[in-house]
Parts: sequence; structure tokens; C-alpha cells
Amino acid sequence: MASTSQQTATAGTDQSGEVEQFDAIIIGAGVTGLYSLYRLRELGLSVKSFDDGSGIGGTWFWNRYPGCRFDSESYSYGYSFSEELLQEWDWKEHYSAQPDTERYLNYVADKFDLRKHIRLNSRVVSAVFDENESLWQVEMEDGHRARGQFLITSIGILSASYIPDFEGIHSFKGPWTHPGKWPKEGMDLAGKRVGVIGTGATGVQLITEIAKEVGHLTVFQRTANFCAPLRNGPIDDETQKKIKASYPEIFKKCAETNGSFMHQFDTRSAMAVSPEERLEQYERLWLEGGFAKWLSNFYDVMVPGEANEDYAEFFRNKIRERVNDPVIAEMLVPKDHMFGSKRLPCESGYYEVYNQDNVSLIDVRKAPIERITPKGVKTTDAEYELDVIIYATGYDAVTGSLNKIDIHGIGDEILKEKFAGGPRTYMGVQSAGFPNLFTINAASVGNFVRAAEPLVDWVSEAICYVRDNNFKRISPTPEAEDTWTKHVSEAGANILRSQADSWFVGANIPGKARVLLTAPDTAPQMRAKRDAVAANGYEGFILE
Ligand code: N01
Repeated sequence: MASTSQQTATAGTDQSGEVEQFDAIIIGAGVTGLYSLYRLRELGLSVKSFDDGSGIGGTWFWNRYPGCRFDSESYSYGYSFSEELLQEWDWKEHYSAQPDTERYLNYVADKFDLRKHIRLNSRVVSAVFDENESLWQVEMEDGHRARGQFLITSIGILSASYIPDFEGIHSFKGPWTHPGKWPKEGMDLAGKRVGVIGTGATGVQLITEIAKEVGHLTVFQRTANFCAPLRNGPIDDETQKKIKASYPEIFKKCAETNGSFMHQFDTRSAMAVSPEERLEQYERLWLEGGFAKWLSNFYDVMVPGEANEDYAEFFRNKIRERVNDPVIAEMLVPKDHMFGSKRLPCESGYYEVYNQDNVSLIDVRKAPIERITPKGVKTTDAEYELDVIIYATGYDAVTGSLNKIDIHGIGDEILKEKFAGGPRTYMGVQSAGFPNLFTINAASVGNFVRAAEPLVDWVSEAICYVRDNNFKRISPTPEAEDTWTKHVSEAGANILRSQADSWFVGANIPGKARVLLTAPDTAPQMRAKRDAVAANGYEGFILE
């Protein structure tokens, strides 16, 4: 990052002592919020982050459910900005578990002295743009207020938990929760009759783990998923040394791949090689860790068509091999969506759980959940008596967390209303009529930290550009926003992850507009687009 801010940082309370003043306000102290805080402070801005958690870490603070861990290689997920940090931190496992990741983020906050710039237990309820002063004023649930020229929403793309509006939900006598709101003190599930609704990436991790201790587990599945073995394990000392010596290559590789993961597609078509060679590659990837089976395969397994179906059938057979009861196996075999059109959950013994006597699988596509009763879950077929219910029913992705904040821009325009038909942004980072508001959460997909770091760098440079050139505001032109929104909708319509009914397109939330919620472009394409815009004096943006 070249520029530094020439203006003097301002911080503190105003004369009335009621409203804290900063150059920039960040909402969120998770992965993106912490790095935004670090970066902007290094550039000389006064900055404060507000987070509703009682601890830092965002996603990694809230998601304390048993089994929660990375699906991307730990060493590809950590921050890359500090060589010292890279060399100091030892990842314990190839795919880090939540407690270790939370520890890592706390370590980062302490190492870079970020904690004093973070106010916890601070749920931001509104953000209003003061047109006369060109400042954002945010207000918290407890009435605390702060003002700043720039507002950055680092609130995650999957942080607004979603529980379907089941009739009778509050009548249930036992404890119930969403995994994203797992109680800090934990939940006592040992020997209990536990019901889990939902078999996405979260449900799959959770089910596998709790099946070890519950008395009886009833899994309510609406859609079977393609799930792949994670193949996690501890990192031994020698591997640790190798990892630390190869960070430049790890990050270089991530920078070259579509989703910023360590896996690169094979440029060959699956159908161009012999069936034996194809199967040999499928089997080899099956034994590799994490997303290799998804993202290192023949390129056309990720394109609707023959190769995709061929690989899907390979997956289906792997599931059939692992489940003893053929009827249950068929219930677990996905047949209604293409491989890769939903996010691939990674697992460590998920399918074998259904061979246990204490686990039942209920098909709620066939017999939907009718209501929650005081005793448990009632489907159109039967009532299942439970002591605990866990709703692993997903998230109102991307816009859900923004919609929880009452954001008012120029002319009192309300962001939630503007985004009712889907996000209207320029490159995911800004929306016309909401100057100096950077919606970082609406822009990235893929290996999260790898996508977030360059994005935060770009936003920080844009902020410096505004300040260094004595502008007060930056916001996209309506034309740039229209063109981008059309691009997302048109290019997004053809890609694989738009084809299934999932959070990628908002289809998991009743009534939500169906539109791709993130950019359809690859990570290298997005970085190149943003860099070109900056190099051309922030083309497509109005600087006032
Ligand atoms: O949520 P989901 P998730 N009745 O939306 C079911 C990330 N993540 O929390 O498929 C019955 O995928 C729903 O059924 P269906 C990752 O990006 C990362 O699991 O809609 N069932 C589905 O089975 C992931 O993609 C990690 O038919 C209902 C489930 O609930 C994202 O989080 C780990 C229902 C929701 O699945 C979200 O995953 C975990 C209803 N009315 C998650 N409504 C890492 O590795 C919903 N369902 C870092």
C-alpha cells in the first residue's frame, strides 16, 4: 500500500461528551473488521470497531457448536500481512477447529494492540448519513453513539442466522438454539434426545460430533448434500517448519486460483480422457484433504453437463459404500441438484453416523415439518419427542446482516429498501447514494481471509485517496452501479452456484429475491477490476 493519510487523525468525544468522533467506524471485529482496523490505524486514521459479541472473532466467536472448523487449510486462511505473525503462530491442525481459530484472532488483536480500538457488546442498530457534515452517525442498542467520515460494514456474509418460522416454535419445553448462537457456556447433550434440523455444512459438522455423545439423535433432512471427507489431522513439527518456510508460495498459489484456495482446476476436460484415467483422478482426489475434490478436478466438473454428472455419480457411489442400510443410503444420496451447485460440506465420518443405532434420519421433503410442539417436532407423518432442538437451518446471507442495521443515506434513502430486490452495488463495495459506506461483507466469496485482505487494502487506499485529495465523499455513479448490477445478474445466471436453491442466491429464505449475492467473477478477476478502477482515478466513482 503506497499512500498514507495526510490529514490528522481525530478521535474522542465531542463537546457535549455524547458522541464519539472518529475518522472511520468499523462495524464488526471478526476476520475482516480486525484487519480493517489494523490497516486504517496504520495509515494514521482514528478508527473504532463496534461488535455485538462479548469477545472478538465474529464468525469464530459466535460459532461455538461442536465440530465447527475450517474447510480450507489453516495455513491458507491466516492473515498474510505480518511475517512475524506467520512465523509466531503454530496452527495445530490442517483444518483448524473453532477454539483454536478464536484463539488466533485474539492473539492477533493483542499482538497488534487492537483491543483498545474495539468496543464489544455494542450492537449497531442504525447508521445515518449527515449530508451537511458528510459524516456517518451510528447508534448502538445501548444508546451509545459515534460519528465518522467513513463507515465500513465488516459484518460477515453468513452472520444473520435463520430459523424458519415454524408454528409453535416457542412452545417447545426444552432448550433450543441455532449453531451460530451456540451458548458460550456450552449445551449439555450427553445422553439426551437431540433433534437437528438441517444438513448443510454446519449440520454435517455438528451431527458428526454430537452423535458421539447424545442418547438419541434425530436428523431432519430436507435435501441430501454432496459431502466429502475432510481428512484432517494434527500438524507435526516437521510439517510446521515446512509450512512456515513456504508461506510465500502458499499465498502466491492462493492468489492465482479462482476462489483463493490452494486448489487449482485441472485444465483438462473429464470427458477428454479415458474412463480409467478419469476414475484414477477422482480416486486420487478423494484421498486428498479439504476442497481438493471440488476445486482440483477436471475443470468441467464445475460446468453443468456430462462431466459434472459423471463426477456426481462417483460421489453418490461413495456415499452408498459408506452407509450399511441401502434405504438410508439412498436417502443420503443427492439427486436433485448438480454437484458443486451448493457449497460442498466437508466431513469426518458423517455418513458412518447413520450406521449407529442411536441415529435416525427423517426425510422432511417427503413428510414436512408441520409444527414444533412442547414435546418436539411434528411432521406430517409423526411426532418426534426430543429434549433439545438444534436449528442448523442456515443464514440470511450477505444482505441479512446489513438489513439488521437501519442504514439511511442521502435523501433518507434506506439501504434495506434499496436492496429489497437484491444488492445494488458497484463491485460489491459501495452503493450509490450511500457515500463513504463500504459494504465489505457484500463483496467476497471463496477463501475468506485471502479475499478479505486485498479488498480491505483496496478500501483503505480509496479512503486515503479521498482524504489525501481533500475530498469529502466517495460513492459510485448510478451508471456504474447499474452496469455492475446487470453484470452480476447476467454473468451470475450461468454459473454453477446459481443453479441450486441455496444461500448463494438467497433461495433459502422465503420471500427473498433470487439473485446471486456475491460477484460472479473469480478472485483474480475481481482484484484486477478493482485495481484498474483505482489506477484510473476511481473510475465509476463520484469524488466530491
Ligand atoms: O446453512 P445451509 P449452513 N425445513 O443454508 C435446511 C458456511 N460454513 O449453516 O437444503 C427443513 O447450507 C436446509 O435444507 P435445504 C458455508 O459457506 C462454513 O449449513 O434448503 N430444513 C439445509 O439443509 C456454508 O455454505 C464452514 O432443503 C430446512 C440447512 O437447513 C454456509 O456456512 C462450516 C428448512 C441449511 O443449510 C451455510 O451453511 C459451516 C426448513 N424449513 C458452514 N430451512 C467452514 O468450514 C432450512 N433447512 C468454515
